[in-house]
Amino acid sequence: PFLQNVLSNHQFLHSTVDTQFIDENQNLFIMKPVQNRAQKLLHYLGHVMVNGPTTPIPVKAKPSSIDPVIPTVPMGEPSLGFRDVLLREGPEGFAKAVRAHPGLLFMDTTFRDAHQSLLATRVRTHDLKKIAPYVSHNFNNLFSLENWGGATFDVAMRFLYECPWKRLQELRTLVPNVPFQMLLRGANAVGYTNYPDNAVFKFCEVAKENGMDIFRVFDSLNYLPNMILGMEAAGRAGGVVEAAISYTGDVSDPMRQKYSLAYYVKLTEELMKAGTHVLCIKDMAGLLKPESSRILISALRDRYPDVPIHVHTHDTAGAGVAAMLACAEAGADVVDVAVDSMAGMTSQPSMGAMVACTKGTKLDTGIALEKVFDYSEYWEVTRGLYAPFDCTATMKSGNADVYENEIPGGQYTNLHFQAHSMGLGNKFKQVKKSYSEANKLLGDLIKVTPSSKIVGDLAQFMVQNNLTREEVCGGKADELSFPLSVVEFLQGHIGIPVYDGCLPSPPSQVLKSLPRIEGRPGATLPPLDFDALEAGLRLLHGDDITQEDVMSAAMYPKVFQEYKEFTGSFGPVDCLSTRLFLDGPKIAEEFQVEIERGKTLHIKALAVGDLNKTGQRGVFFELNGQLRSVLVKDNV
Ligand code: 3PY
Ligand code: ZN
Repeated sequence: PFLQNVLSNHQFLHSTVDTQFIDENQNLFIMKPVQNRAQKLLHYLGHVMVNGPTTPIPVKAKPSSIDPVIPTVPMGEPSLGFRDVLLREGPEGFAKAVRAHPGLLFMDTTFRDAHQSLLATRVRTHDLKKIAPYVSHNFNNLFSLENWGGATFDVAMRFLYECPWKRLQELRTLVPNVPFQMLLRGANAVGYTNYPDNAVFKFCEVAKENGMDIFRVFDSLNYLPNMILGMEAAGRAGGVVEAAISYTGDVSDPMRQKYSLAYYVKLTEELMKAGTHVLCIKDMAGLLKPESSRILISALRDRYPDVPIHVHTHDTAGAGVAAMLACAEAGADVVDVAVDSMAGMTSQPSMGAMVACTKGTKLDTGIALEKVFDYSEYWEVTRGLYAPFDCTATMKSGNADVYENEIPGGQYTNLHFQAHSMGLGNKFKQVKKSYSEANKLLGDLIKVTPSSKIVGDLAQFMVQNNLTREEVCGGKADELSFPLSVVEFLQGHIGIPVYDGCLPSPPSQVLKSLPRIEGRPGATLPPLDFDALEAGLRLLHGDDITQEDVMSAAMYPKVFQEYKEFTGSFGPVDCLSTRLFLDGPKIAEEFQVEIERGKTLHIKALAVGDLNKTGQRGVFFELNGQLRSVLVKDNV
């Protein structure tokens, strides 16, 4: 164990060795200089002051200088909520209670999908924690709070340098009464590709242990074997299984036959057979119109009177509230909303609007609008801190053309950002058209992570190579070198779509001699050796590796490694306020950083020195009344 230094060596500390031990274990005496957390944080702040933000910033905007007011909560425990029902009666009893509930219920997506769609998933635990008690006290009758999974797992480590598990643990402590919900990408767990089955099972087990309650399980091709795998993993972990059918097309349009009502009814039948506690229609692009909502939800409600139906949508076209009202009237029990200031456009429909529109009707949510306003104000001001990531810097509205291009909410925002950063800001319409073409080429896929990325990659490839759909279909395929994601998709890496693309099926011209995966991809992957993974991580990072770290590394080996290296050098940056994290302090600014409960650092930024001969600058601080300095390489 060459990285384990002698001071943590069990044999050495317990004097069960003689001096020969030292000769044989010389590497134990390689001492890395130990910097304390405070010094590391000063180093981070100095680095940001000299070089700017450490996380990539898509928009030229600074975090706002206004701080949110945290609305007060009463002393004592929050009122009971649906989590208390779940803990007492288990997933089946919980489902019954939801079904028996008279009014419309909400899942609040503000802590996950809303910021994934509007703010590039960048909202930090620091800001979620401040408002979590308010949610617990004032929205105790939510069906759930969606706060984990999807892209948040990866982004927490990759761009925010914080541990996704710690987020879950901390929020759980602050919100004991409202069920937590996560988005599980079926056999892809929280990643972009299939994992070995045991990794998905273990992931759900650890998530449940850390406080997760409801697992929304989907597959980007609605590929049943992948969905069932995810459902089994969530169910065996003791979670509430919410099987989610990804919705595309338009069931109210008789010309759209591929994803017809019959298709959704059949899929629901299979999911019911597989055993789901809750059924979800996941409309990731916001394609449900009031009429299609009525057709779909009433058909499912009639066939399955006992299962709670939960509907997810995005408001890209602007018809989200109308569609969700139609779903609720047709028998949906739960719909997804985001707080007003984090709602609309590619995010979810507005909570306040839904509360107001159902008030006094049989769907009345029982939520006080005044409470929504305070919640919204917190988020409006907090959102300003994330101005460098806010899609509204360039995107001024949603667009009803989503009914044609069917781009999922989060991806719509990303493509808009990309088009602008490539100087194609006035060609977004063209980008979206290419996306539709690529989708048709691939046979009109369900488009959601990761299949949506495959369509996006093909669209970009066509734009870059000036290729029309006809050219790709008309026999050019064997001359082209397609993006890897497209080739792997055609090989069967993410599962099997309902295929009727114009690329030959099986698309031999693209695949040439590459092998095809038959059946469910995860079934042929060797199981992950958790013990070996853990041993390797201990060698690299020391003995305080937890089972949660092992899961992070199982999902994202490289991202986890870089996250550990980053926090190893720069300390617990998750303790900094968002403005400090993104922008560093101003000269003469005084601030406090609580690095653990009861341990607060008092810091004042004093000065940034001149560039020295080796390209570095001294940055000077006062830390708890003492002068401290750090040397930072100037990369600018
Ligand atoms: C995700 O997979 O992260 C999604 O939000 C899909 O809609
Ligand atoms: Zn979504």
